[in-house]
Amino acid sequence: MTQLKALLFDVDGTLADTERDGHRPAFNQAFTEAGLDWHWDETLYGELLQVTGGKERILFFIEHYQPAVLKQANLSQLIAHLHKRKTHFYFELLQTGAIPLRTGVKRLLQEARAAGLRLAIVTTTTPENVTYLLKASLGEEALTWFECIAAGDIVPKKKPAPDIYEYALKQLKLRPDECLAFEDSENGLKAALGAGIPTVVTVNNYTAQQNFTNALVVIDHLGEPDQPCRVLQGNLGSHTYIHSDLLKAG
Ligand code: XBP
Ligand code: MG
Repeated sequence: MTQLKALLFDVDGTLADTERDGHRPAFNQAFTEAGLDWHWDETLYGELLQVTGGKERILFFIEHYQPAVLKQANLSQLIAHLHKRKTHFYFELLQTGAIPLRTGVKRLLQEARAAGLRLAIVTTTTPENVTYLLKASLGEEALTWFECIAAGDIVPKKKPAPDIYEYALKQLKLRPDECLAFEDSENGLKAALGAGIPTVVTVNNYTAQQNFTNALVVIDHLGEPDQPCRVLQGNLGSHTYIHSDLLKAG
């Protein structure tokens, strides 16, 4: 049996529920500041989430809901500007402590470190967003816990393409079967599986109905000793939460 060596974490939706009350209002603040009457409500944002990456998501929105804007000569500058401001507003929001880590995340990260497992971040989100979230929720020191932070435009093709996971594997010098990925979405699962990495899925409100065929296990959250997780697909045996001994035992 291959020995587990590293845990690879997605960020948005996996480490924290950042989408509905984090990125979404930040996008809306950027639109308002720019004098645009665009507003992404919770339902529309759920639809837009099929596109990973904020800049790509704005373009998708324009194509489908504001096609006249496509004719603007400075379209890519407009998108880049809105995205930059959105990243700023997202940072402001994180500073307020409004977006906590999901159940079990902090504990599992600490256990994994104590158990000698290596850690990495594999996400489509902008690198600063990762830094902000880790600092705001775990303190500055947490940035050193992750050997590799693979994020944003570091690869041209975002999830569901496997490229960002393949990039992380290369950085870590590990084989896919020596790693375990944690994802919250179908796009994320496809990316991790596309790179050959077994994957645990922790769903959230936006992703609960998605297709998670071939995930190792699908649960509502990682759980805590006194807060069992609900198994939605697969089997945890007699275990009631995800802990490093369980992961190391395979
Ligand atoms: C996350 C995303 C990101 C965030 C915003 O996908 O799609 O786009 O919504 O981040 P995943 P940026 O969790 O699968 O990585 O605006 O910085 O791109
Ligand atoms: Mg995600």
